[in-house]
Amino acid sequence: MTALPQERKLVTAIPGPKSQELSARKSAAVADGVGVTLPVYITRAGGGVVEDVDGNRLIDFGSGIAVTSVGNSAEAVVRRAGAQLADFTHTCFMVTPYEGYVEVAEALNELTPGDHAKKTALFNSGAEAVENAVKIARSYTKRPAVVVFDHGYHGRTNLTMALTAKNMPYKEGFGPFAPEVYRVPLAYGFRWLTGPENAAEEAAAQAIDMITKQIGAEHVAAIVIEPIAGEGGFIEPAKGFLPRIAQFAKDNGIVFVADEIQTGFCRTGQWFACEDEGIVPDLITTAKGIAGGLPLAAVTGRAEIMDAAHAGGLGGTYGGNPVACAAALGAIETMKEQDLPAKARRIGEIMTARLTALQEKYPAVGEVRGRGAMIAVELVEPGTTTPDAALTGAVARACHAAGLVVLTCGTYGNVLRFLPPLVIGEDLLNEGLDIIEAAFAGV
Ligand code: PLZ
Repeated sequence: MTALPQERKLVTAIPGPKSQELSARKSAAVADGVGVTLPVYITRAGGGVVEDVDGNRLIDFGSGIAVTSVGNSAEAVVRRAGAQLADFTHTCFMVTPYEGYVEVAEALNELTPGDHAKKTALFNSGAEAVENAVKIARSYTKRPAVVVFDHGYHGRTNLTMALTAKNMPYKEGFGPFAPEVYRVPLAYGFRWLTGPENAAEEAAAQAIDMITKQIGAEHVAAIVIEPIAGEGGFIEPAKGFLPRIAQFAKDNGIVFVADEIQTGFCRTGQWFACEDEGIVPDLITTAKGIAGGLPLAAVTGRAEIMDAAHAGGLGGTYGGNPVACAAALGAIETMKEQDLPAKARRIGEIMTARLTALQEKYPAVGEVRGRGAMIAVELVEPGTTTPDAALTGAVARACHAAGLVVLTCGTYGNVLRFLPPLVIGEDLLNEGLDIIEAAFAGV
């Protein structure tokens, strides 16, 4: 098959007639609860482009929600996963194991922060990894409680819905939720009432006060936090907040879990986002970017914590599927060979410069934030912090119509987020930014 041309090309309206036909079939056949952001049906994707059934080529600033960092069909991923498919698709690692799983575990133990002895267990999805991190932390500490943060997102299973902050659409009508989950403030600088300069100090003090007074630190098994809150709005906690929380966990025998499912694997310009402030988590959850688009997730961490669960206590039929493991080894190979942390930093420089210029022109852009190739703009009523979700939706729709895949996020639905594949060409990146500028001018 010929390589997918790395250029935007619109030959119909977005979505085109064939996509609309498929949307009608989707409506008839797929549960309504499964929503779609941009109903163009994809036939091929790679680099920074997705091609649809009508022959349109769109620029991709979404990466399937931070997954296809190495592209949607990276050479090493296709080569390794293809070879594995031909050899065998499954045996179940818990029945008759295979080397690929062990190799992925070894790679994760080496790549994640900290030079202590580490171990890994593999799963299918991010939510499953988070659930297992909690199981492991409870097993190690023999304590029940789990502390999470405002604006946090950790998944859609019962426990991870409980860990997730936002009700609609994730939790509405789906309770009751798992008990022993406690939510504390996050240092969200842009929205911190006494000003961003006080956010780290005050949010950490409030969080620690709530933990000690309302739960009792000695009852807390784990503190689970995204180093940059993803679905919650690309909120980078004010500097100093994460180290204070991590230190508090350490002082109180609480397992500090960094949920790097969205931020991990080079996305923020480092292999893992918690490296930015030198945080060494006890456990780290990964998924998304780990395997170039195949479903794989992991919990990696201190060997003595990871080994706390009894033999047979962790697992699952498909966890660490051999094809997904081969894909992960291909993705990691690509990240190293193409120095994707550096690519992410370069993307961040270009995007931040251009979006900051946009902010000067449009006072609705309240803040430009994020790191590396995880960048967002928060839209507000000019001069206030009142969220403008309607404008956010309108800008996103204008981008879609012009052939750019963008996503929104945020507790208030007023954040436009950009997650281009790290392998995107700079010309496509700049063309995508041109479309965003034109969308602002148009709405
Ligand atoms: N933790 C930090 O970002 C997944 C969710 C998309 P799964 N984020 C995308 C949606 O609307 O369902 C995510 C995450 C963080 C956990 C998860 C959950 O990962 O692989 O979707 O289960």
